[in-house]
Amino acid sequence: MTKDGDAIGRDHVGKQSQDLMEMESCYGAHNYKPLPVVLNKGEGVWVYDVEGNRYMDCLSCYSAVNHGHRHPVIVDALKKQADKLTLTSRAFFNDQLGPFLKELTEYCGMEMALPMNTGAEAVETAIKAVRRWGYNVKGIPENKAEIIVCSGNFHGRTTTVISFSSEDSYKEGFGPLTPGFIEVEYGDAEALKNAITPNTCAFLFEPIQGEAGVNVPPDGYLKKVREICSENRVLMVDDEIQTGFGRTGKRFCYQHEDGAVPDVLILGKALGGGIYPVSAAVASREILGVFDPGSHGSTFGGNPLGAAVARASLDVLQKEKLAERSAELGSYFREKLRSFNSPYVDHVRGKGLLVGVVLKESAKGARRFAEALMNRGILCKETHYDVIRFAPPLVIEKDDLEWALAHIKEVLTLPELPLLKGE
Ligand code: IF1
Repeated sequence: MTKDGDAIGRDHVGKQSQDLMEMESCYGAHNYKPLPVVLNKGEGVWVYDVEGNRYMDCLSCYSAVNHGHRHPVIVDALKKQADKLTLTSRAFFNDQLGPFLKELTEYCGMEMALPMNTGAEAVETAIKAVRRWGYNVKGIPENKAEIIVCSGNFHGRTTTVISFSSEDSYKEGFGPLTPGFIEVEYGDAEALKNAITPNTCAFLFEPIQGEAGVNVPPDGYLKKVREICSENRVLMVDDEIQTGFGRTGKRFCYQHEDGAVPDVLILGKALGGGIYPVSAAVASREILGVFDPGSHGSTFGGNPLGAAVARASLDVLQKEKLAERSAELGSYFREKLRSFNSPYVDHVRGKGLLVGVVLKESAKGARRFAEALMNRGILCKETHYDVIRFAPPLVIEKDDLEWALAHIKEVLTLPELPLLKGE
């Protein structure tokens, strides 16, 4: 450790961390393979492990922590609301939900929202909405509705959502799967056009695919998708759970193209300010109007604690101009990464502060680089085999970004490949 508590040169995992990792592994299902660091404190862009080492969070909980850890305004909103009322169920009204829905729909430029908790639940909500719209409004014959999805998609882990994943490991052993989904190549508007039938109710996509390795579609793709959807009366359903709320340098990623406004926006992660799970499907009255009492819901969805937190989260995003910061710092970040001329890097891609560093085959995978960065006090994560994903909180200061860049440069220009733990 250096004097300011950085984890630079961290060469072993402490006893307390070791014990806690073993406990998790003993009593918890093994559905994750985390990096060996045990955190117990966070503030802004920094997190600390139980031994007191400091790390910069360059993953932001997959973009849930756009506001930084424990943003004081959001924590304050949480505490105030926790002292008043936390849960009502939707059997009764509460005084936070109406204002939250109004502020959220205004932020999105849409008419109505349906609040849930996790991202996958919001995706499920959108699927139910567009199917019912297909039957009630478009006139698709019963049980024939089709939703077109993309190769390499990631929309969550529920049984229906994994049913249309292109990743076998997400589905293996979990069948029977939900029918009604058709896959087309991501980024190929012609493929979408060709897959549409009279029974197609919607096209579901991510404007940048996170899980697929920060996969940015060709310029003009979303505009073409909009045109094709409008021509064929197919709903354009944009999953911005990861890309929304400033992450890519705009309020929403679809705004990078003119004339690409979707019919349904699916939101989660940063909507809860990195503090509390809040998600929503946002759309027009025509679409969300298909729900009637009893057709959908959630015990915690729309609860006053989550609503108060989400209101503060929207407020901070606007007051602190986080989307603008993300655009500016993101361009700088990518430019710098490219300037390192690393022998391991094939190319750098992304928008705003959602950045993917795609490695060459000779780099033998991104995990070893994520581990080397962790030992220098930077937390990030490999995605797929060969992409390092960087997504720091949008509140990051230029100085802190420079600090990170110096370490990233060091790791990306090491004369020899970093070793994987156990190699
Ligand atoms: C995990 C990935 C990111 C999402 C989009 C819906 C959801 C997600 C576009 C579901 C969730 C997460 C979940 C997290 C890892 C992560 C992830 F690598 F798996 F793909 F961010 F890139 N739509 N993404 O990205 O939201 O139900 O989780 O709230 O550990 O699975 P959720």
